[in-house]
Amino acid sequence: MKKQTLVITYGTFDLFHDGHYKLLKRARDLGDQLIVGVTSEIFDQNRGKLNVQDELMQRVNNVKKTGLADKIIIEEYEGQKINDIIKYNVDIFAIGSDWKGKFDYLKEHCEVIYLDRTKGISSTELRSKKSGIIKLGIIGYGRIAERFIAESKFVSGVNIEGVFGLNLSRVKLFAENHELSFHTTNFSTFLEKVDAVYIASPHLTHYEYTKKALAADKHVLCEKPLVLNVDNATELYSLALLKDRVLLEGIKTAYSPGFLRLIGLAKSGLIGTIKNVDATFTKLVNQNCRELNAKEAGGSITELASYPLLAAIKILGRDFENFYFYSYFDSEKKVDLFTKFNLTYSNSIFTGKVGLGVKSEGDLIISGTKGYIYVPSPWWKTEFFEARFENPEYNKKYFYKFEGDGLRYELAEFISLINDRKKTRANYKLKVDDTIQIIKIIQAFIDKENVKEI
Ligand code: C2G
Repeated sequence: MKKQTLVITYGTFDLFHDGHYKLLKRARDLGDQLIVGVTSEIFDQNRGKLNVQDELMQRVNNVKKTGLADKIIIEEYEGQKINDIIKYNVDIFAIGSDWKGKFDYLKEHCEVIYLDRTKGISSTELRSKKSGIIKLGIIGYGRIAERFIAESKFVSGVNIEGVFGLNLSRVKLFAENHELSFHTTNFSTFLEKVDAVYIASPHLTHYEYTKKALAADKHVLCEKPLVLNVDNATELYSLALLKDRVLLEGIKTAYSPGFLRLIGLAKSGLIGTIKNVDATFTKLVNQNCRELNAKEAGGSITELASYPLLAAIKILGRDFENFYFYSYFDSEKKVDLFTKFNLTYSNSIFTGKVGLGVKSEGDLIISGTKGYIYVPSPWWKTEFFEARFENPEYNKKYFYKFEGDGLRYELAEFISLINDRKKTRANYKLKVDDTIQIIKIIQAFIDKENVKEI
């Protein structure tokens, strides 16, 4: 008797939808029998998948209900796929095209087929659900938008539907490359098709796009800096409140587990009273890029200061008394290539250093009366830190995984705030007032307040 063709596929299958059903159907049609691996909570945690909402049993039941799976197994550990394929003598491994190339290593053991993923998620199907999938559109098609798409695969409960931009051929290409269901250069058309937007366009466009999106009742996640002056920021947050929409600034560090633990530890009293914080972020860029273009609000402070300022505000608070900037400017480009700045508080001092044309060690040091916490570069992707004391016997190391390039943390926070709107008011990770204080400092620099050029 001819051996039956056995197909295997894997997934989380959270908030089970049309795209999942079609994938299972196509996988089943490739052979005679289908095994479906459903990810366990621990496995999803380990691979950095965030915001999974349904429990494992619920997800298994949803797959079962399709009647397409001949066998359901649980995926519990990294490397299990190879073992399953050998154990069950699998002929074909099938998975959605969003994973293209990622599972080629299995070709040694069986045939690997990437099936077209479902682009848009149908709204009629979602409306019947309590907490559906958020349809998100991207504004912009640059490097950060690319990275955002890759990271969004690791956040459950969101589907990237389409892209908006001013250049038709660029948005078209972007949508094709990332299998999005639409692209457009018309902002109203764009807004009609989504529930929420991610703004990854140049700084000076943030205000207009955020305002229009909120006015059209859309939730907004905007890359840092949200805007470059406090009046604009206050206006946008008031509009968000009025419209009962989420407006979140995308400073990824603020939402990452390592940074949140670091703040907790620093404030626990372990290193005594905190008296000083030093935070540095430098990134050398090439001469002709947007980051060094004064007309596009380029410069080290506008580009990079959100990160050190986040550390200042989160560790020492919002009530600084004075600030001073010491800057090395490019005389032709009229942008700061390096700026060292101090915030003085009644009882403590903060020093930040940012540079696009000067390189330095990107670490963070929190100094207290009993000891200090050292966070090595890149501290803004907080993964490892050490509490150090006069007597090194008491030193203690801490480790938290920082997944991917971290954009998934801001997206996951955004989605969970949308799903539980009340949390917005209590959003402790980056409060509206925190954002406003950060913008206040950036604005002061732009207005040349207390800036000494060297
Ligand atoms: N899928 C799809 N169309 C969508 C969404 C998902 O075809 N609009 C496919 C995915 O490509 C995947 C399957 O449905 O093949 C399950 O998707 P998820 O539940 O998101 O699981 P995923 O994170 O892709 O896990 O070991 C787990 C696997 O690596 C895949």
